[in-house]
Amino acid sequence: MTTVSDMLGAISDVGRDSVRGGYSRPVFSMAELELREWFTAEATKLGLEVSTDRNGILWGWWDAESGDRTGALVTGSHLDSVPGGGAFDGPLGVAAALAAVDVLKERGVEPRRGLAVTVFPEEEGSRFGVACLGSRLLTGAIDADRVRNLKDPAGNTFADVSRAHGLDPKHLGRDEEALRTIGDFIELHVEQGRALIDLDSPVGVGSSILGHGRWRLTVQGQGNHAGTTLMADRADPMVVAAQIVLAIRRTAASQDDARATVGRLQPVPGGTNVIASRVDLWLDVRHPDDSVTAALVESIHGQAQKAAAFEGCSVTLTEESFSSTVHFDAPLQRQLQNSLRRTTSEHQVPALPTGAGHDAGVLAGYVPSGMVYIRNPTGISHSPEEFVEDTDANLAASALADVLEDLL
Ligand code: HGY
Ligand code: MN
Ligand code: MN
Repeated sequence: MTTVSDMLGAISDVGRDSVRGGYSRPVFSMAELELREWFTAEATKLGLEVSTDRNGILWGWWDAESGDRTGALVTGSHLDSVPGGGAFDGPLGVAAALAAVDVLKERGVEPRRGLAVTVFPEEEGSRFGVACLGSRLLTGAIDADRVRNLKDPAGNTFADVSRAHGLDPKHLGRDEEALRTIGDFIELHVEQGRALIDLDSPVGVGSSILGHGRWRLTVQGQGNHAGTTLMADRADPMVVAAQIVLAIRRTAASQDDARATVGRLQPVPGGTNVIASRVDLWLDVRHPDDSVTAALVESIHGQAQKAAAFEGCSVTLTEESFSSTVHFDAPLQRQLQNSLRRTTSEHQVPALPTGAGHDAGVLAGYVPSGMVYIRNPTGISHSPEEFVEDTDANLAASALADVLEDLL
């Protein structure tokens, strides 16, 4: 039987980023395509019937006797990463799902309903800007036309890129038939914080996901020569962008439970001896209450406009992605805790709120969904320092197998 740590070891060289460290595996990149092939090979080895649906979601099916897939038990995660991401965010859940199927087969379990392992594309939104793009397409949570026209940083549309990889962009969008196959959805994921390590518990379950959104700010100025343009004659968007970043920090720090980040800033043209003509920066804001998030973004927009006007620049704000706070299905959450108490003979299996978005959070609006978290000793994620001990990675397989067996 292949363990989770063996599976992750087998893909540990795919998509390594020598500049940033960690892994860069954007959707439909060579690295992510290689991981899709890895998944297909591993799932086929397990006797699962693998297919890619019209939204680019991979499904590995273990059919029940009846062959009926309605209301099946579905578990999975994603294989794409943030730039310079860790080895576990996504792949741990996919590898654990495959290993859990192997454990169930070893136990001689005969599923009374279908069971499927899924891989959702573009969970991170690192290439086309919208988080959980695959699960939003599946559920119809995003307009298919909008998706077809999403552009990656090189200007390629999702329609063109998905077509180049075997999808028909005309068929993107809500997939009633696929949705009907999902009775319950369970996502296992590396914990992206310190709760489990501080609680000294190897596993936990998800209780909620913090509402989160992404906005693009574009500051327009006057491109010019760094040497011949006097300081008084400048309309420099980089100076405005710097003030916006500081205003974002101040605004979020003054609001309880708020988190706001600028992790990506792009000057155009980006020359050392060139005053930029434009600067794009992306804002990630998270808060439990959507109205507070809206107020924070509005305040940031107002401060940005003031800073821009003072510098003779202009600024626009565009929303790119938004998800409200999600509370997972309470009975399912309790059932997961009961199953996991058996696995780990732990008295307490903590229920954790998280600030990280997941496909399970999108699906939770359509089908009963739940999450299982695995301990991350560093508590760091979206960074090469993200970590899971082999013992906990391998425990993930039996933990998920127990959860699935009880649900099957
Ligand atoms: O951004 C997030 O919270 C998730 O990792 N996509
Ligand atoms: Mn993830
Ligand atoms: Mn992530």
